[in-house]
Amino acid sequence: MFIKQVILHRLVMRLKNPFSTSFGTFQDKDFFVVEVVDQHGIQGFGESVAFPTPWYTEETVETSAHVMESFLIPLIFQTPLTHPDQVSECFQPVRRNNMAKAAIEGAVWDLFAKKDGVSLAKAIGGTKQKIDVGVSIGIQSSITELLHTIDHHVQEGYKRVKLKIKPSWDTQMLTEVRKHFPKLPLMVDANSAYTLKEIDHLKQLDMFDLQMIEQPLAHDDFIDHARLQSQLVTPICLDESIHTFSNAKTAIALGSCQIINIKLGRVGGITEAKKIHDYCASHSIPVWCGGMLEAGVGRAHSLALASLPQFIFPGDTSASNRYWEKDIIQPEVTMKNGMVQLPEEAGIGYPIDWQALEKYRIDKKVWNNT
Ligand code: OSB
Ligand code: MG
Repeated sequence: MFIKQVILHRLVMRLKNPFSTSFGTFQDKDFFVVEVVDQHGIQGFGESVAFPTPWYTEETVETSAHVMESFLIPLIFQTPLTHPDQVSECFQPVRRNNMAKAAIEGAVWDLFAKKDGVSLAKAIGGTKQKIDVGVSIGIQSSITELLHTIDHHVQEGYKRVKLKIKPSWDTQMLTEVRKHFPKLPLMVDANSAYTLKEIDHLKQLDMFDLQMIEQPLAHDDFIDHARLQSQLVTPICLDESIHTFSNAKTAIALGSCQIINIKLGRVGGITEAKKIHDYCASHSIPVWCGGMLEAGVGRAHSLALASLPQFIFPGDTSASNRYWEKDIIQPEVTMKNGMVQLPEEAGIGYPIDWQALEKYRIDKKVWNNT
């Protein structure tokens, strides 16, 4: 594989509905589609997931642009590649900046799979053809609004619902939700909205028959999560705390969680995600694929990842129409009966809709490997 050219397409896409978490609200998605081209003209595509603000992790759209342009693209051009696993290896001199790394690594994986004529899912060792998906619902302006939103997604066919929580939007809200949806597979995500001081309050969450509680405590914590887990019946799932294989080992060794949410951007790409997946499998820790409100390219990568066998819980990788009026891939990602059927075409399997992409594009930069 000789990477002859890298193109960064910067896009801005407006979400159909603003998405609110305990740490802030998202409305406009500003991101890069990374295109890599080899000597035969085969293209691979990746997507960057950093947000404009450093609320979720320290990376932003601007830092990922800087790191890709100044460090990662030069490394990709310098390194002879025979397998995409070598991408994360050649990025070793750059500390962290996982979302920037994952965007480029994902594009190389897509190119590699296309060159071999196999689906990305198959190229990474995936075993599933259909992926169970749920929907993540942001903090709403009222309970009535929330119940309406849940009902809408249940009618569409989603079989698992994740609700964002914070101290003023948890037990009372969940009591109402359980009244209306007593049997619905339900989980919550706090995005670090609590501390261990609130342990008595957090223990009340055990009443709601939740699949799991995602990231209740600090983004960098393992010890307090372990203390909390020992006092809770409901499994804790870590999201923000897991950036590396080493973080996953720490969390499992300390009993900080019983489930791990893997996001490609957060862990620096497919190679690291597979390592975490395999380690979790050998330690009987179920994993599932989180989301970053991705457009179609990022979503396609996540769906391929979720075809690995230890992805036991449904992912946040909902269909295109849950986010966008028009996605940047054609056909779009669709869901039926709570499942997405993986495409069989080579690579990510969803062709770019260039007309849509160009409509959303605000900048394009080209680098040639000379
Ligand atoms: O914590 O999983 C999260 C969205 C933005 C930032 C963080 C998170 C989320 C989601 C939405 O929960 C997942 C999605 O639908 O893509
Ligand atoms: Mg989360």
